[in-house]
Amino acid sequence: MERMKKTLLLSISLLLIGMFNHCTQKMPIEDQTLNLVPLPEKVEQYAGNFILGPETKILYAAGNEELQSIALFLSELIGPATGYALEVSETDMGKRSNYSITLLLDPETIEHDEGYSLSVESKSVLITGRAPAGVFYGIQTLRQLLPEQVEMENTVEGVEWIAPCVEILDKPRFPYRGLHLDVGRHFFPASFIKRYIDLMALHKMNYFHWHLTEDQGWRIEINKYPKLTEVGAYRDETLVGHARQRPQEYDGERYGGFYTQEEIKEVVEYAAQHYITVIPEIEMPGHSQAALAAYPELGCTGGPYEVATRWGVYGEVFCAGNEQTFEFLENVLLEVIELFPGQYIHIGGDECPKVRWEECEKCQARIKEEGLADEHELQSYFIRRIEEFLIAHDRKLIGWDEILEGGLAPEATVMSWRGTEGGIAAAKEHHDVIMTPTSHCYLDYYQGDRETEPLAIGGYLSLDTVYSYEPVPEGLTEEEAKFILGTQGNVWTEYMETPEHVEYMVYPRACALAEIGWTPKRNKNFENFLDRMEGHYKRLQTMNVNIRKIERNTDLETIDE
Ligand code: TNX
Repeated sequence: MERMKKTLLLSISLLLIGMFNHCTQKMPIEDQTLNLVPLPEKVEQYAGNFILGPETKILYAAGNEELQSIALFLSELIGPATGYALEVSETDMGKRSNYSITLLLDPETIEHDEGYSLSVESKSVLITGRAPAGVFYGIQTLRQLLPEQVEMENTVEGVEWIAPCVEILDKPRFPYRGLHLDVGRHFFPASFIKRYIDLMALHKMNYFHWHLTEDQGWRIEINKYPKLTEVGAYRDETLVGHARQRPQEYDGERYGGFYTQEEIKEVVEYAAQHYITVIPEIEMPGHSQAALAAYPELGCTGGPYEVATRWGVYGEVFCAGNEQTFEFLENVLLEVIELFPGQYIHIGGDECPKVRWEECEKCQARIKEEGLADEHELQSYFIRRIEEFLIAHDRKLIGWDEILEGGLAPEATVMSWRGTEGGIAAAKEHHDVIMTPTSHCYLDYYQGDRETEPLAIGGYLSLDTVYSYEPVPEGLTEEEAKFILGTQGNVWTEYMETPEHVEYMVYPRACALAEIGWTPKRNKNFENFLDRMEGHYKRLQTMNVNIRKIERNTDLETIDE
């Protein structure tokens, strides 16, 4: 009897849903026209559309300020192009209502912290997350369902603002979905960094790795050491053409710039509003010549040093035998920790030539005192000491895979760039790993024929090669594979002078990386990705992104460096 009652109730509800919801007819896959990037875990499209109009309301669960901010984000996103000032208000109904986009939290139905469900019916839209981050991602998906003109900065007439009826259930494959930017070789203003963040958010990426110090420029204001930016942020001139070209030519023009602490705070806050954590990188012991130009007493020879003017690896590095070096770096890190609330601090650690250390009395004395075997162990000592400091301040250290040499610092996270071996070794030692191998993640490499592409560092990394990347390497046990947190695209800017050129190198390849980080492995399909990219390409163009054209057949031979 009880059972019959239940079945009857169910049938009645289904009938009612059918009467009021016009989105019941599932569309066959081949008729689906969604251009979602990254592809969600589960998508079902139905016949029919939701029409967004000036009377549409954005409702959010009463009392939840974070959802309120997300609702305002949506209203501001839609505002300029549609000309609508959508009303944003609270709802305590805990369910969807007609002519509204409702944002709710429900930890019962959504299991993943960044997961969400998005239900578009003809009269209403409902986005549910376990936490606000998921709701934010649901909004990015909804945005991609709307016509690409919604991205216009000015009001567009004659567009029907419709979103197709869908039921989407989604969550990311990896917790770390990163994009990096080197602002040392070339400097990009804070306004561009915000745009970089906007585009990351559109692709559901969640970590921005800000490479702030280099041989060629120190870019972050540090109050205790003003010369870092007075001296270290400017170089006398810059190499013209490729570093391998002979004879070398220089432009003779002073070049530089830096971010004030106020600008940094603004960027960090802006990123947080987009559910993106900023990871600052302060390079040590190598790639530090700009810092040494400002404070020469921190180098083994005492200088003088100049802010570097050409690309490559420099032999002048922080002296590891001098206590002043550690005092300096700890003071710098204290200000960095204040500015960046995220748990990670990246300390570089890559490409540190040991020639100076081999000849330096202080470094040799340190090796003896500490009972170290050689200069590699001295580098390991350096990183461990910095890690202890960071841990004492409740932060986690990330370093490039060279930090494995001479022994890993106890809790370090490794960014594997020189292939995957470093990542595999670290995961086997139960250290967290972020995969960024040059073979698949270096967005500074050529993406087409060198004859027609703008000058780049070298290498060749086509869109399909990026797309083919599988971040979990073979040979790890299931337990070890859990230490692979995700992947990241690296954008080294030796040969990128302008924001437009950065965008050209990053898009569309970052779209492929975003999908690797987000979409379940079983759903990945390059042809299908290219189909979706056709519509997505138009969206990025509408946003004035200087996206490189997409080629269906990239059958260039791999050109090795
Ligand atoms: C290696 S990746 C570097 C960078 C260069 C890049 C060029 C890494 C940790 N170090 O300093 O800019 O190659 O592709």
